[in-house]
Amino acid sequence: MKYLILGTAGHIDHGKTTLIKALTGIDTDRLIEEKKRGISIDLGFAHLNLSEQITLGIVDVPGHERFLKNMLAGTGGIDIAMLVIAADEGIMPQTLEHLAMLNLLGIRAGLVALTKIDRVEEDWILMVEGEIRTALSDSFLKDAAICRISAFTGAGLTELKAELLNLSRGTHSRNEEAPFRLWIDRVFSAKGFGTVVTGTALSGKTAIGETLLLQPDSMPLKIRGLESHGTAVQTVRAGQRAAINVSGASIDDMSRGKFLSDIGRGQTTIRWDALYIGERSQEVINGTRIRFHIGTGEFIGRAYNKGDGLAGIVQLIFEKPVCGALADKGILRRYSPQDLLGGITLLQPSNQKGRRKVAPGLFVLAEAVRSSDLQKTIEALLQIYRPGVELIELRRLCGYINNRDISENIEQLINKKIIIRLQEHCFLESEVSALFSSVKKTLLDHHMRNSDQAGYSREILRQKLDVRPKIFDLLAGHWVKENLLLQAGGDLALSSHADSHESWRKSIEELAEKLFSEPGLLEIGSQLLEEKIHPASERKRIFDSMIRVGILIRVGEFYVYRKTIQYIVRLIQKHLSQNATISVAELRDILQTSRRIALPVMEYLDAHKYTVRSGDVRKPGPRLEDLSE
Ligand SMILES: Nc1nc2c(ncn2[C@@H]2O[C@H](COP(=O)(O)OP(=O)(O)OP(=O)(O)O)[C@@H](O)[C@H]2O)c(=O)[nH]1
Ligand SMILES: [Mg+2]
Repeated sequence: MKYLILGTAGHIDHGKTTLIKALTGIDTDRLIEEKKRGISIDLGFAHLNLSEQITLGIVDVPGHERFLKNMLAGTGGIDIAMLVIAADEGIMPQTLEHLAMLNLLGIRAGLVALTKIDRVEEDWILMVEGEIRTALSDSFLKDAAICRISAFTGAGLTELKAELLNLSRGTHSRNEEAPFRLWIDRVFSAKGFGTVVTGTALSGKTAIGETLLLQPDSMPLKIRGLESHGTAVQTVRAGQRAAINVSGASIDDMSRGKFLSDIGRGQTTIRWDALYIGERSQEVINGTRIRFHIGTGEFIGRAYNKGDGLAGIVQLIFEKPVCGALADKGILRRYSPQDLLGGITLLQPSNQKGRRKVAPGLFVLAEAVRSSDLQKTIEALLQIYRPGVELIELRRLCGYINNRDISENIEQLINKKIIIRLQEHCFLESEVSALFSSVKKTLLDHHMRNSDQAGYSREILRQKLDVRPKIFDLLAGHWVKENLLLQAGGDLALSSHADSHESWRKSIEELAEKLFSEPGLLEIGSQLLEEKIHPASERKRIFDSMIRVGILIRVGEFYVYRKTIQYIVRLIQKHLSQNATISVAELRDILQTSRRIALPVMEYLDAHKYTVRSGDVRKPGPRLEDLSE
């Protein structure tokens, strides 16, 4: 079954409600006030089975200027518009205003119902039809059928139904695979059931027992019961009217302007960047107080041009948080007087307070949304939310698009080498390259100055890149896997650095051998270094790195060359093979040195378990045997 929503539009008293009653037998004026005054005040609902395969949900709107807010609450979710024009009056102000709004909301299908033809002559009808054609010439209805009707005589009703069937066949139904969303248009309490809300399912499907989020409150609600056009159902689908009995919320939690949604979609903020559609951008959008109509809601705020205003990007700052999603369309009216300012397509929450500059990604996003290009949209989002976005978040940023479409487009972008996926995160390939260039620059510089160091601190590198730890780990892991970087202990180095670091290490070993392998040289102190290492500017660096790589070993207050330690150990080994113990005095004699030096050496040997202290003397320690070099 195909489900579509037909919405009426048109000037007050032009016969919208009467026509719906003639078509469906349902009187959509429910309120006592409406009956008394003979005008529609609020939305009315009906339905019509056009064929075995097509059911139309119908939203009848009030034409009175004062109830435009209600009209817009009903028009947000329609697939086909029926612009009702009374033949006797012809085009009137709200005819044009409603037409402009339908146009701005991006509605594509519709027809004109020329009502009350029983009141006028044929010549008059022809004249009015001419007038209508002219008025429609710039709109989505420029080629639409004009159906002549009298709800009183029943003339034209058959032709009208045929035209509705024709239009419905040519109109795509809404996406059932997309996440579910329903803007609340009515709230009431049903005896024995509790809270019930009604609305039009804009996308997706939902069923009894499922949990939805009430937005913008992010309040989880469970579906206890479902009805569509008065019939109990298990499931409702995109394009269907639905009454939803929820548990978890009271009637006071619910109102027009809120919506029910699948979890994981919708973004809530008071600052939205948006695309403005209309001609009044320069003129009016400069802090202008506005009313923004989206879904069934009206939100008060101010609108500002972003950038030079020419690109049509505006920032809307609301008095209360607004939950919306990418590509959501709405209508902008001046706060007072309430004239129509234009149309709005939501892009993303503004990234910074009061920032008027437009990030390049936002232009790309605006263009992608204009052309409904999902791949471009994903690219633009990754550009805006750089450097990487988790898949689950990317889905939210894409709005009410089904997961499979998003995944397929990501796959294609991966194949085209435009994006790369690292675990659950997506990155623009260009972004990853740019980040690597910056890493490479930092590391090259560092390696050149510090060939003695195997790598560079991960944490400092991360801070330089200014990315979150999780993102950095993913990127670093990727670069290591691609053999661009290598892990050097806890540090990172360019792969190319490994060789130069190795040759540096060799050269420093050779230098140490040359400087310190003199027999009898035990104590390496600053004076010795001054004598031996030149130029002076290099002295500290060489000394530090010799300590770092273990060529020089700290013993008490001075340093000893590693090979000298090994030499000492061998002397002790020899001594202890002939004696049971060794004393500090004996060591001093063996090394032909002073007690000042022999004592810390002895203590070093104790600490490293070559010897074990026993009273005033030392016995062989566990490591004395396994001396290899
Ligand atoms: N003669 C004649 N009168 C009609 C016809 N259709 C509607 N009317 C009358 O026009 C008046 C307004 O009709 P409604 O259906 O309430 O008009 P509406 O467009 O719903 O008005 P609002 O909802 O207030 O904007 C009523 O008195 C109807 O009886 C028609 O085809 N012929
Ligand atoms: Mg009416």
